[in-house]
This record gives sequence, C-alpha cells and structure tokens, in this order.
Amino acid sequence: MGNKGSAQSKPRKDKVNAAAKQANNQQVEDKDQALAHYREEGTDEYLTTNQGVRVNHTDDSLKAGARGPTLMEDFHFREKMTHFDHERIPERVVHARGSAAHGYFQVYEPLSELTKAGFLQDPSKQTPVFARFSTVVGSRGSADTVRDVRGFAVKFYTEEGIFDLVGNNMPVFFIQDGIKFPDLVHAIKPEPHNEMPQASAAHDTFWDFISLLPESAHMIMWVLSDRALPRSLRMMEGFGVHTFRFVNDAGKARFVKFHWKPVLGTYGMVWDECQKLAGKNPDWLRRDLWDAIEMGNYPEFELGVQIVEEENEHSFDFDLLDPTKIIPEDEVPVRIIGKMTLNRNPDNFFAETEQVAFHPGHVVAGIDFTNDPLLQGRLFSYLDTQLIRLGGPNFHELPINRPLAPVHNNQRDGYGRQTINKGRTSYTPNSLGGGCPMTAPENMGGYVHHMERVDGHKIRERSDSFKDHFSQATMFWNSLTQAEQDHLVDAGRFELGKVTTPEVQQRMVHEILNRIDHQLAVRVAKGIGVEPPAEFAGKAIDKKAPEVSMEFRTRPDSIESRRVAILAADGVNAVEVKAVQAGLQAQGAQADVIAESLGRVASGDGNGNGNSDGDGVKANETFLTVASVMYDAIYVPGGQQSAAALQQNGDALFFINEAFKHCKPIGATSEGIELLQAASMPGIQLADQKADQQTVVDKGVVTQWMTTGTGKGSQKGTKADAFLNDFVQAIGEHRHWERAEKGQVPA
Ligand code: HDE
Repeated sequence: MGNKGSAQSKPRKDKVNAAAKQANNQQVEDKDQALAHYREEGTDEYLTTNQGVRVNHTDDSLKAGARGPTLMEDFHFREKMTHFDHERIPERVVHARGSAAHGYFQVYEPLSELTKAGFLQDPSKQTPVFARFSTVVGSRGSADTVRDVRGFAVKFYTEEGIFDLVGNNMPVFFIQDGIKFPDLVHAIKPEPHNEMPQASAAHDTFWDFISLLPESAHMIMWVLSDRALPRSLRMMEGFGVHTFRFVNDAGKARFVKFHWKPVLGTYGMVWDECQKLAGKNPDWLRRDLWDAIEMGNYPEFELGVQIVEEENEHSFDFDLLDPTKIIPEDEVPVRIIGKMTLNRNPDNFFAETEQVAFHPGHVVAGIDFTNDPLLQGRLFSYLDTQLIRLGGPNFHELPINRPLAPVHNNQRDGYGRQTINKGRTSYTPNSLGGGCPMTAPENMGGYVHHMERVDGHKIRERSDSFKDHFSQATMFWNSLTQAEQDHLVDAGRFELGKVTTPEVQQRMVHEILNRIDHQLAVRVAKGIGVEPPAEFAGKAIDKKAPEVSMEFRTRPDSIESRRVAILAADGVNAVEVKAVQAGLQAQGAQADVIAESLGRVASGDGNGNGNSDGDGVKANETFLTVASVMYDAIYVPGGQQSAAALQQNGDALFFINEAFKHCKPIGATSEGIELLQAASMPGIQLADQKADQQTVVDKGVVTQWMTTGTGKGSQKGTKADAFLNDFVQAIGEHRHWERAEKGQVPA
C-alpha cells in the first residue's frame, strides 16, 4: 500500500497549511500556527478517517497494480467519496440564498411594564444573536442583487430559551392566509416546464397569480419599489410583519409590531446597476456584509416596537391581524428599545448559515402570538420544513440551533441524536426519575399562553375587516418621492414587459394598478403596450405615511463604509489623490485607486512635467477587476498625462458615464475634469480653469481646479478642503436623481 508519499513521517508544511485553512477561515501563516490551531481544537494534526484512523496517502486510490482496477477494501476511498456524495442537503424551499453573522443584542432600558421577556430587562446584558439575511425566490447559488423581498431573521439565544424574530425587509406580505403560501411560491418560482427564470418575479405565472389576487396590491408596491434593491444588507430595515403580543408579569397583554432600523440609514440601488452587478459580482451583498465585519465596521440595527393597547384593537381603519397592512407611524410611533450589533462572521457557512433553523413559533415567556391567519400558517410550516431539510427531529442539537438555556425533556432518539440521555425514565409522570423533568410554574419561567377568548363557527372564510386591499397601496404610492415613483413605474414596465400573455398584462393594469393610482396605471400601461384605463377605478385617498419612503430613512451626514473609485493613470497628481483618499478614509469611506494595472502609478505635477510625489500612488484594482457598479462614487484626480490617458480609455469613460447614469456622486479636480468633459454628462456645469472659481457642485457632480492656470494656486489648501467637503456631502446624499438628462447617456 502507498507509493510516492508513504515514506513521510511528518506532514509537509504546505499540506498542514491547506488543511488548516480549510478547517478555519483565518489565514494560517505557518506550520506552527497550523499545529497550534489543531491542538487548540483538540484534534489530530494528521489526516484521519471518520473513525480516527490516520491516513497515510490520499492522492491515489488503492489499486491492483499501478494501472489496475480500484479495490473495494479501500475504506478511505469509500468513506471519503460516500461522504462527499451526501454533502448536500435540500436547500430551503424559499429564502435559499442567505448570508449570516453573529452578534449581540442589548436593550436600552428595562421593559418590564410591557413584557416579562428576560432579555428585554437588563441594559447591561448582551444576548447573543445570529442574524440571517436572504433573498426569497432564488436558489442557493443565485445572485444577490435580484429584485426580491429580503429575509431578515434573528435568533436570540436568551437565558430563557430561543426567541426567533423571523421577519422581512418589507412590513407587509402578499397574502392574508397561510394556506395560499404554496400557491404564491409556485407562482413566483421558475416556471415548472423550463425552470426559468431564476430568482425573478418577471414572468407570466407570477403576474398571472398577482393579477388575480387583489390582497397582494400593497405588497407588490413594496416589491416594485427600491426597497427590493437594497444597497447593503446593513442598510435595510427589518419588520416582524405580523402583530404579536407582549405580555408582562401581571399577565397584561398588548399588541406589538417589531421593527429593525439600520443605524447607517436605508438605501437602495438602481435596477440597471443591480442587473449588471448580478454578473460582475453575484456575491455583492454577501461580500459587503462579510467585509464590513472583517474590517470592524460592525452592522448595527436598532429594535423598535409599535405598541397597541388591547382596548384599541379595533380603532384602526384596517384589521391589526391583517398582514397586508402597516400601522402608520404617525398613528403609533415606533419606540426604539435596543440595538443589535453584528460583530463576527460565521466560521463555517454550512454548519451555521445553512443549518440554522428559524421558526416564528420559537418564542420566550413574555412574547405571544395573535390570530393573524398568516402567522398561524407559519407556526405549522417552519418545524415541518426543518424536519425534512435537516434530516430529522434532532436539528435543535446542531451547534448553531442549540439554546443557551438547558434543555431537559422526555423527547428521545431519532436520526442524528447527539445527546446521551441518562436514566430509565423518559415519560411524565414518573416516580422512578424523581418526577423529573418537572413542569415549571409561571413564576419560574414556565411559558403560559396568553388567555384569549375565542368563540366562533368553524368556517372557511375571510373576515370582512380584511377586505380593503387598495387603500394602503395607494397610501404607499402617495408617500414616495418623484424619483421613487419613477423607479416604481419602470419596475412595473420591466416586470410586466417580460410577461408574454397580454391578458395578464391587461388585468394587472386595469384590475390592480388602476385601483391603486390612475397615473401609475397609465404610465405602466404605456410602457407595455396596454390600452391605458380611461379613468381611475379605485378610491381617492390622499393619505401619506412618510416613513415608507426610503428617503425618510437616509443618513446624509455619514459616508461610513461607502466605496469610492479613484481613476488614475501614470502622471496622476499623487498629492491630490492622497489628500482626497485620506479625507474620505478619515470619514470611514473606502477609496480604491483603479488603473490599467495593479501596483504603482507614477505621479506627475499636474502640468505633465516631472514628479510632484516620487512615491506615486498604488492601484489596488484595475478596470478589469472592477466596474462603476461596484462603487458609490467616483473621483478623478488631476495630472495632465493621467487625464489624457484616461480620455483614451473606453473603460474609464464608461466608468464615468455609467456612474452618471446611475446618479452617483462624481468628483474631479484639476485636469481630471477633462475626463468628465470627454464623458457624457449632458447639462452639467463643471469648474472652469480660467475662472478660478469656488468648487462647482451641479447635481452631485463636484469639480474644482486645485491650481490656477499658471500651475500654483495660492489658496490650494483651502480649495482642497472645500472640494472634499462638497464631495463628501454629495456622497452622503447617496444618489442625485435630479439628473434629468441621464437617459441620453450611453451606458
Ligand atoms: Fe417564511 N418560510 N413563510 N415568511 N420565511 C421559510 O422556513 C412560510 C413568511 C421568512 O433565514 C421556510 O426554514 C409560510 C412571512 C424568512 O432561514 C418555510 C408562510 C415572513 C425565512 C417558510 C411564510 C417570512 C423564511 C423555508 C406563510 C416575514 C428564512 C425554509 C404562512 C414575516 C429564514 C425554512 C432563514 C423561511 C414558510 C411567510 C419570513 C418553508 C408557510 C410573512 C426570513 O418554512
């Protein structure tokens, strides 16, 4: 047995390193570190079988002769291959693509008047959490930037057991009753005959279903809005959707809606950008989350609650139990109660992100359900799906799902059982086991369901109070800014433009959109060749809920973790680059230098002769490795030779055009402005070299000549500061939708 490698008595350094890297995401630099890692883990540094037998050779199977057939007795080969053959588990039927992180939650003040939940009492206590963000429709390997709802699920490992808040980044849902969920999912998933399209709602079966389902009107407005295109998982809101209950120590219950508010603000992207990103970097959102945590920019979300007293249950013009409705924040303000900080990436995607099992039915004492029929449906579905997805009833024993609180019950055995239960008794009541485990009285944390009187006929019927499907859809439309409405119309034209059945398009426009807003219906109709409706078929409503607009939730004062591209070529003015780069980094942004090739870019003095900075600057990306869609803003520094070279570079020109079209902030100084002149920026005013002007800011395009025509400006330092201030402000504003001529730009 064994030939080439069999004489090795010690593992080779490179092999140890490879194995160590696999076992741990950290970069393991040398053998000593690798060995230390294994020793810490208490594992053997040598390769072993699953039975712990050390393996001597793993590159060739055991054969009868060097050119002969493989032998059955090669237990190492058979075990390795069999395990590999069984590596995959079924992906989640929805929310298959996800990214997750560890962190903690801390309440701001004791909430004993509202709830007895232990983790909401002590501001000094950190409750560990694991948060998983996901798309809904696509398969595990699909792109991040598709138009879709995002899952926002948080597992709280409280001292009193697990609480899962399994929400979305939109506060309402498509359907009012759980029994319709399989229909919804069948309609939106790729069509069954050809398995197309992947991760997209833009096809006949989905819009066929929606056009026949008026209760989805409010939700589809959210899905067609920029909420479905989050700039970052760190920059989206989360919502528990359903009305839940808080119950305090005295047994008093109140209705509660849960909200997550990202500390960085809420931002979206444009659809063209998302589609391109899906090709350029399908892991866009996943990488953004991962990198932010690696760099110490820990994502933070504040938890908020809307509280409704039980006696006010019927004081709204919608039913609190209806998951297609929000409680407008001017009717019930959101009270911020604490904060979640995500500060650690998972060690292993499969063991944690894939195997985590959320369930809206995982609640702790102090949190309870309502009769929302969608929530009630979910209470069945999640455990049921985990049983098949995670292979049996013991998935709660997987490390990521294990509660911190001790588990003690009479459930036994089953596939994959880890616990070795001791003793003879696994039944209640018993005397042989001393009566253990005993049920816990309420004052010892025993979960007691909130007592609610339920009285009614057994009936398959929807309550009349659930039947207004359009008022809040109209309110949503009314509350958007002009740019947001324009995007929504474009989204409608895109989605319905992909539908091939004219009757479905017709029905969507006339039966659904025209009951929400007439202009919306007319504008979408025009884009998809449907005869526009003559008059509005809905109820005139001018109510607004300002908070549904993403503009309401921006943080213009911060550019933290924004990505800025600095375009450079040899002869670039390194002084300008370094000043802007340092200025942006000082405010928490990331500024990459992009050039033809990686490494040093030689500097020039702005007049194209000689070096103003002998070190030059370092390019860390190239026009091949990145694209404008991967940046929030672009900066073009001065340097005659650099600007001239970039003007001959189609990729650089496209960079500018595309960023302009996507309404991103663009800054340029000195000769860098010539690149903007050569690009396509219709209607934009740029700084003029001769005029010795202040910084010129026009629709998010910020330009400034650092030097006068003679090459040296007396107020250069102040000018640089002024430019940086204006550029930072433009980045803080995120997108500059007022660029009316953007449609003319070829990008
Ligand atoms: Fe889910 N949902 N859902 N859902 N859902 C699942 O559970 C289901 C609904 C949500 O990161 C599944 O473990 C039904 C609303 C998230 O692992 C499944 C109904 C909301 C996640 C399931 C709904 C959600 C899921 C698929 C209607 C927002 C991902 C795999 C009655 C409040 C959690 C799994 C994660 C996952 C069923 C409606 C959010 C099949 C039947 C409303 C964030 O059990």
